[in-house]
Amino acid sequence: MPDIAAVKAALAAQRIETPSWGYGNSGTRFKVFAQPGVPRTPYEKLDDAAQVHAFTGVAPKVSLHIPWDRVDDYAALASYAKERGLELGAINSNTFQDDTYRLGSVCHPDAAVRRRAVDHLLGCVDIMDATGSADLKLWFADGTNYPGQDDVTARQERLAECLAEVYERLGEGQRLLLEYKFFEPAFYTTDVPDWGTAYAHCLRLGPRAQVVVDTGHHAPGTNIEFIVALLLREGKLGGFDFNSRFYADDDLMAGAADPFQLFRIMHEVVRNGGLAPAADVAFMLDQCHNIEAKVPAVIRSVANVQEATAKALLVDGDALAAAQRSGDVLAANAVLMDAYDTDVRPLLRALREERGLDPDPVAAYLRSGRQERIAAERVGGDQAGWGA
Ligand code: LRH
Ligand code: MN
Ligand code: MN
Repeated sequence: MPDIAAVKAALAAQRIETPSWGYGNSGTRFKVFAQPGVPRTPYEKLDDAAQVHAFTGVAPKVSLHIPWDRVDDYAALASYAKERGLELGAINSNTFQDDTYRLGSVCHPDAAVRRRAVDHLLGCVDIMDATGSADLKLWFADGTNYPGQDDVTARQERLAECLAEVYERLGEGQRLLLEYKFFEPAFYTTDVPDWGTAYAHCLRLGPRAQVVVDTGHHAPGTNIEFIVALLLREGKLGGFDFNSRFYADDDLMAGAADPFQLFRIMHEVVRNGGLAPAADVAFMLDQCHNIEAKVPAVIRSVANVQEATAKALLVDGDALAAAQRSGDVLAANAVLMDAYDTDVRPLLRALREERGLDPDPVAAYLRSGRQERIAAERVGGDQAGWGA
C-alpha cells in the first residue's frame, strides 16, 4: 500500500500554474459576461493569483499571455509577483489576433508575415529573460479551410524553419513548449493538429523542445493518458494545459467534465515518474470562467487537480504490477478503481491543516470578504482576451 506520508509529501511538492487570462472576463463569440471586481491590469491579475496561492499553497506560478498582459517593464512585473510570493511562469505567445494572420502566422505563404510572427515569438523570449520565465508556450492558429488552399507540406517546412529560429534564441534553462490542437480556427487542415506532429517538430528541434498536452484539444474519445505515457517515455512531455471539454475547446474548469479522465492522466504521470521535480512537467491550467466567479473557480480547479493527483498516488503499485503480471484483468482494473473510488478530500483537508491552511480553500476565500472588496474597488475590469 502507498505510504500516506509520501503521498502527502508529493502533494505538497506539486506546483499548479494558473493562467492570467483565467482571472479576466471571458465568454463565447456570442457574449462576454462582465463580472464585478475583475482585474484591470496584469498587476491585478497577479493579486488574484496570489489569493489562489495563499488559499491552496500549491499555485505560486502564473502564466502570462502576450500581448494580453502587456506592460512597460516586465522585470518590474516579476518583482511585483515575487513580493506576493509568486513567480511568472510560461509566456504564451499570440499570433492569432491580427488581420495579418488571416492565412496563418509561422506557416503563412508570405515570408514577411512569417517574419512578423517570428519577431513576436523572439520578443516573447526577451520577456522571458526579463521575467525569469523558463517556458515559452506556443499555440498556432495556423491551418487551412479548404482543400487546395495551400501546400500542406510547404506549411510544415515553414513551421520548422520558424521554430528553429526561435529555438536557437532560447537562453540557458529555457524551453520551447509546443501545443497541438486538432481543429479550430482552421477547419480543413491544422498545421499542428496532434501530438505526433508536435513531437516530430520537437524531436528535430532538440532536447529543449517539448510537447504540451492541452486536455481540451483532442477529438472526443481520444485516449489522452496513452499520449501522456508515450511522451513521458520519450522525455518529451513538457507540461499540461488542464481544462474540461464537453463538446470542443470549452476551457471549463479542470476536472469538472471528466474527473475520471483526469485521474487516468495523473495515474500515467505518477506511474511514469512525471511528478518528480526532475521530470520538469509543468502542470498548468488553461481555462476561462465565463459565468462563474473567477478566483473561487481557479481555486476549485487547483483542488480538482490535487484530488486527481492524490487518487493517482494512492494506486497500489505492487498490487497492480502483480495483477498485470499474472494477467488478472479484473484484479488489475479493481486496483485502479479502488484508488479512484477513494474519497481523498479528508486527506487533502488534513494536508492543508498541517500546512497552516484552511481545509476548505473555496469556502475560506469566500468567507474572507475579499470578493466583495474587489467588486467595490475595481471598476471597469479587463477582458481575458477572447470574444468581442
Ligand atoms: C486556444 C488556446 C490554446 C492556448 C490558449 C492561450 O485553443 O486555448 O490552448 O494555450 O488559447
Ligand atoms: Mn492551451
Ligand atoms: Mn485551447
